[in-house]
Amino acid sequence: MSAPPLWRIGGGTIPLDRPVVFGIVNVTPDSFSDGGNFFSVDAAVARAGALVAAGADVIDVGGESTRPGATAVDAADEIRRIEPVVRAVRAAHPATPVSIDTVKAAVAEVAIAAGAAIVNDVSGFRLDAAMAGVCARAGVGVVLMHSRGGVDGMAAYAATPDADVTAAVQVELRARVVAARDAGVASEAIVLDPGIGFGKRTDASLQLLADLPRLATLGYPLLVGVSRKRFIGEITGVDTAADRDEGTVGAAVAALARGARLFRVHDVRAVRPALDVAWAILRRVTDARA
Ligand code: PMM
Repeated sequence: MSAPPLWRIGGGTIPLDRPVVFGIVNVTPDSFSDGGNFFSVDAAVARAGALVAAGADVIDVGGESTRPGATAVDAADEIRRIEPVVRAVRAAHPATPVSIDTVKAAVAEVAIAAGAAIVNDVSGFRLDAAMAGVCARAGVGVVLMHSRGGVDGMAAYAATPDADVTAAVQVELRARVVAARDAGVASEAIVLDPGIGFGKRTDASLQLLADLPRLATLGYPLLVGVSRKRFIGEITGVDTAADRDEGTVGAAVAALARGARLFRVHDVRAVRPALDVAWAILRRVTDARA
């Protein structure tokens, strides 16, 4: 089953005939990879501007860290962090869709009212029963990521899936799709994400990336979040997350070759041209086979 050529998001569509890059703007004091450097609204907007200039297709705004051991944020605090940022980024870059990275329906609702066109839920609608309905009613695009457990534990290895990690992720993502569809989310609005590093050790993350063609049989476009993740540090020996961008480029290009079409990254300036060049080659392979 081939992925649809267009992803339906709030107020429009995103063509998937080339790699789509989400630039990350974390507005958390404790995000593991950028140390919360972009916490103020002005700084977050400046960051978004740099990402757009570097070729980001979407700006992904997140107000709660999933770092192992991070303290959960209540909805009111998360809203205080993200609402002004979503609004300001929309105003500054009206042509660039904003995605809200949250597991909470109340946060998603406020972000959508502030202009977000995509909800990126790292729990795949598991953690808030109201989330699927909010997204269905608003007609936004949704990213359903695979994870197990709550926000404070999902990035820890305690939630490591079974021996055949891809089979487990496939079954569990299919269940998340059913939940979304049952709530009225359009199939054209759904993108799936294997949740690289979320309860998966290096071996499992690598296996999932190699197995993306198996996940593509679910029939939805695939997004990967490989940027600066721990498996890259383990392979390259780079301990500091912010120094893992070269390794990130390698992971993103390999994921593209295995069928990912959307990429959530910190360093758009490095990843965008790498994906574009790789895509110019890979699409010929596809065309030649067609
Ligand atoms: N990873 C993080 C946060 N949000 N969303 C999706 N869809 N996929 C991911 O892999 C993902 C995510 C954690 O990374 P960060 O703290 O560096 O943003």
